Amino acid sequence: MDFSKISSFLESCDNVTILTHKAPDGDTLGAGFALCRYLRSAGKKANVLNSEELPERYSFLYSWYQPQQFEEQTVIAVDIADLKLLGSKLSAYAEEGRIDLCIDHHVSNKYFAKLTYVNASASAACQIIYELLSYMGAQLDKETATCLYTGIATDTGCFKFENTTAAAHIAAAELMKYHVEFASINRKMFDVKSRARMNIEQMVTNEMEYLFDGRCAVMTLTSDMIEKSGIEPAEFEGLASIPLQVEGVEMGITIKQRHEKVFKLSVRTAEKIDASAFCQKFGGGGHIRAAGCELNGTLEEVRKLVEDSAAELFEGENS
Ligand SMILES: [Mn+2]
Repeated sequence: MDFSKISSFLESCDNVTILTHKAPDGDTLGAGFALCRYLRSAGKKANVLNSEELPERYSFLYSWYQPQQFEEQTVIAVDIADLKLLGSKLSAYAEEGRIDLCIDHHVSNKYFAKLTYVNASASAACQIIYELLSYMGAQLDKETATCLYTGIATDTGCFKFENTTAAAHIAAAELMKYHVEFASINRKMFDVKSRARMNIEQMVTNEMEYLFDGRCAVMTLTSDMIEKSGIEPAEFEGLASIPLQVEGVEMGITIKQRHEKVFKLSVRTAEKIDASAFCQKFGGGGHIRAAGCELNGTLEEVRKLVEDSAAELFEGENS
């Protein structure tokens, strides 16, 4: 699959439904609405669908959007690696061959669509859409550029993650020419927090425990604290990375209460320690820098288990 094939596909298609993934983020929504706006500008009918109600924080991406009436002829998925990510409301599309085209940047893409374009080295699906529209010589406007810029910014953690490439910066720089309000977008995406989130951050940092000369930090989040703070489930994102923000901490462990005697462990590490190996000891797993597992017992029991296991790591290496 290359851009010439996708562009002729897009030129000949009409009455398009664009699917975005569940628990929608800036990239899937940015890619979906940018593609929708381009197709409409080319005189076609197009809608964007998601399994859930769209989060308020992304409303600036689609303030111009109104659903159109048409008989669907074409289905395109963006930023969706697996049919499972469609979510329950879009499950009718979750069968092989139902989706005509998939544009994605996940190496794990399952090739469920009739045509699939995957560029796993692209920082974001929005980067691919940007490059595709440039290839096609499409006219962009501020709204489309805003969608595409936001997807690249959010998927790269504001151009900080390992997936940030020269191509990502070039796309963002080109998009800025359309007067994208990048400062206000990035403030909204990365800096602004609800009061409830601020409250919970204060509670957990107050109680944070430093072990092994401050190389390991353990943060506990009880049901009681969650309730008191008033935090929404969507606002937990990134909380587990707080311990690692402290100078000298190489391993951050967040213990979050799920039920009375069930705790979710989130482990984040810097450089040397393998978070996934640590969590595998408790039946979990993940990536080398970010992993998780579930533990049963009282908070005291869970903490002891975690600390003993961490001790093997930190004290073992000195002996
Ligand atoms: Mn993405």
